[in-house]
Amino acid sequence: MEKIITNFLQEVNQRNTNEPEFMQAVSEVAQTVIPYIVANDIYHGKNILMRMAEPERVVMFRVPWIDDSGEIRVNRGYRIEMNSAIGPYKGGLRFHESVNLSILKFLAFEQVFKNALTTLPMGGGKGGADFNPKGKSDAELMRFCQSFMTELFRHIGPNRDIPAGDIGVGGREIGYMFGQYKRLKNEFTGVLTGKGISWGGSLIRPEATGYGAVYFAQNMLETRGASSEGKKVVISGSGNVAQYAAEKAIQLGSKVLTMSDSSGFIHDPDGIDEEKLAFIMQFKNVRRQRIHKYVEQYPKASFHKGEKPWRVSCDIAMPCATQNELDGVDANILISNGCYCVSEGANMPSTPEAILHFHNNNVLYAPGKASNAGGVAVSGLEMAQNSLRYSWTRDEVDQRLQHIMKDIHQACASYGKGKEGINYEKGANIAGFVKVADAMLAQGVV
Ligand code: NDP
Ligand code: 2IT
Repeated sequence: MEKIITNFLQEVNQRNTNEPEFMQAVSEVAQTVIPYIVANDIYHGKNILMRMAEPERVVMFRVPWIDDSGEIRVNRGYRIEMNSAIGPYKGGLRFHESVNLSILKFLAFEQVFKNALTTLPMGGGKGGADFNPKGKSDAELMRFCQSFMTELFRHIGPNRDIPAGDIGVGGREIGYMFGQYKRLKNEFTGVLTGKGISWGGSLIRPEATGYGAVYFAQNMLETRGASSEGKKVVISGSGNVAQYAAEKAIQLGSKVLTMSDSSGFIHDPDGIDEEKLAFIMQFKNVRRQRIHKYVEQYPKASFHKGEKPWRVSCDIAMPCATQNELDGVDANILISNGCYCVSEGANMPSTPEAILHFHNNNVLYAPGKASNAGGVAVSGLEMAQNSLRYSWTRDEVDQRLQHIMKDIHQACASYGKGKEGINYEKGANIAGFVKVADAMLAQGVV
């Protein structure tokens, strides 16, 4: 078995040199899916996983724009259209200086499995630009978004490819891009998700990823007869996903101890309550300030410059910032301090070493493609509402989200159950694979 997996990964690597994040994501899937393929005749001789590791299409383009001092700047834009076997390409756009082909291909690959898990008909894609939104004026951001969409618009559409937000892309950026798409196409369509409520957005979409990750943790805890009530939660990040993970955790009676950004983390031993979270949301989302602002208002809390929050003792860890933010050393510290549940809000935040430690120590570990799927799931519900020309209430969308997270948990359990409990990583990979692979096989050599 090891040899089959190694040969497969070598071949993928030859075609994708210098793409470490993409190789990491493919390798993680291959370890669990290749044994499943070997055990199931219908997938033999079809080269199916190799086809899934090859994007259907990659678009790369120039994004020229003018900054406030009149200087002409240029960035690189991307859209990876990974797989459309079960629906149109769907996935977020990331604006961050680190963006490159490897990162977007890993995200697009993960998205294919995640979207399949949501139970909704969505293929997988991802895009973005190596643009750093920090410190840019509102006018600069608008000009950048307009220029980005001036090329992207010809590759997307409500039945073709429907982008959304990710790191550095929230409601404001979606608005500027939607406005530009509409001008170029002269069409009001549901081509993007994460839209404002008055122009086609869905209630609960901003909350969905964070809420979903907490619902998933709840489902995992239930398998051990536990609940979220009274649990200590350590969260990284302080963006969209982290904020709403904190909100739902607080609502369910957990004690949220930390939040972070790329400059460090804050630790509030009394817990971040609703009022404190409202303060965070105000200074992060409206004033666009950094997380250390928190300790000016709440001096009992501490700010730890340049550090990650994983050494704070907790029951539940929720990495909600970025890829590879939690390594093997961090995992060992978490475990030795009593952490027994990890629900990933970010995509691929745990390194392979960290995941190994979680498995070896019987930690309830959910990979992002399962636990953070609530965001894209509610994007799917936004698309459904756009098609119906109708909108559901907050409660209706939240109920559907809770059902979907339960269904994903169930799918992971049915493919990942073993003697030592549920291996959510294996379950998520195989459940996602089966849905997409079966559709591809039915459609011929695609
Ligand atoms: P935001 O841009 O709203 O927030 C990102 C947060 O992560 C910020 O606090 C940011 O800090 C921190 N961060 C980003 N890069 C790094 C880094 N290299 N090192 C340390 N901290 C970092 O993004 P989201 O909350 O939307 O996304 C967070 C994660 O969740 C990503 O992995 C994303 O792919 C994933 N995700 C998002 C979904 C969504 O619907 N938005 C859905 C599913 C997954 P700083 O401001 O200092 O950069
Ligand atoms: O990683 C993700 O699932 C997202 N950034 C959300 C994608 C979407 O289309 O809502």
